[in-house]
Amino acid sequence: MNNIFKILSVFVFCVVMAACSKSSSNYVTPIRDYALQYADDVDSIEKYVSTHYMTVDPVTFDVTFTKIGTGGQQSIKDQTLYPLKDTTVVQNGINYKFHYIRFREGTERRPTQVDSINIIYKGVTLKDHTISENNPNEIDFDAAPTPVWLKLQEVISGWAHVIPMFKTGTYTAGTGGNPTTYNNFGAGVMFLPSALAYYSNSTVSIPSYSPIIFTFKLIELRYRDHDYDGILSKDERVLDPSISPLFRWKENPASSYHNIDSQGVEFDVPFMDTDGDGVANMYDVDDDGDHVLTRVEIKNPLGGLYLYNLIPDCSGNTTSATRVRKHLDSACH
Ligand SMILES: [Ca+2]
Ligand SMILES: [Ca+2]
Ligand SMILES: [Ca+2]
Repeated sequence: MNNIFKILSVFVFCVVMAACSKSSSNYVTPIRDYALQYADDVDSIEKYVSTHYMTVDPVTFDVTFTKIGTGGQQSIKDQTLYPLKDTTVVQNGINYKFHYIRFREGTERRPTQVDSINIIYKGVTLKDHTISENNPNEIDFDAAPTPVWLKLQEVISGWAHVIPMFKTGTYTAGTGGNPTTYNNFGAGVMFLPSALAYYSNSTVSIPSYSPIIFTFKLIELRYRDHDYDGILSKDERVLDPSISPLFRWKENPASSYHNIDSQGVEFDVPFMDTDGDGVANMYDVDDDGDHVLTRVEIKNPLGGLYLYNLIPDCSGNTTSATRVRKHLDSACH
């Protein structure tokens, strides 16, 4: 089991224990104020990126972080080869602005926040130590030196926000005992405030309220279909599915999805709930509420289901960009 899941399990356990202890007289330490902790985390991260430099392998994008000594190295913040970028996550009523770096965007497909990813990563705490991504024996608190599959809805919120700004790459399966080679993958670094990571939870190697760094390489993805209706969730989330692969989003239960474009600019996209029953299309097996399952409505008479881009409207049109696909038209099935 990956550490990232272990930590999630510990978190669930802690939540259960916290809930139990409410009925007893046990004292539960209140969690810290989010705004105050965010200010502390920003200070810690700014100090780190000003007092450390990084070396990046131009082919593998393996990263090494080292404290600046007498060598006159340029800090992570001052170097210009891979500039620090900023993005913002709205969470706990706070605009969490934080740094990330894009070594390479990647060339193939972009995940959304609800998809599965195959990823190489290394987690780094803000200690004054040298840590290299290309040394699998050197683990700070968590690492996957070979690709692992994770669901973006099940990992820390910072990942779900940053990873969709990258694309997957290409790979060649090794033959004759040679390892698989990976090329063109998206590669980068994220510098996360603790609220976008593990916040008040702690493990042996991560104290509570730790801002952390992840380096990563996005190898492959699987688009998910949460309601098994034959339409990928990425095509069921927003009103204009043609734009959805370009944007990442965060579910806001109040009314809409928060989206942030590739430049880090935030905007709202209306919740796509065609029949208005409070269940978003990506979780609703009958999107238009006509009591005929979506999966039945998108059956292709020639066999199987229509691909999303080929689902016709009521009149059989499959080409109009503004057509209402038949599974979203309650007068048609
Ligand atoms: Ca679906
Ligand atoms: Ca619905
Ligand atoms: Ca239906």
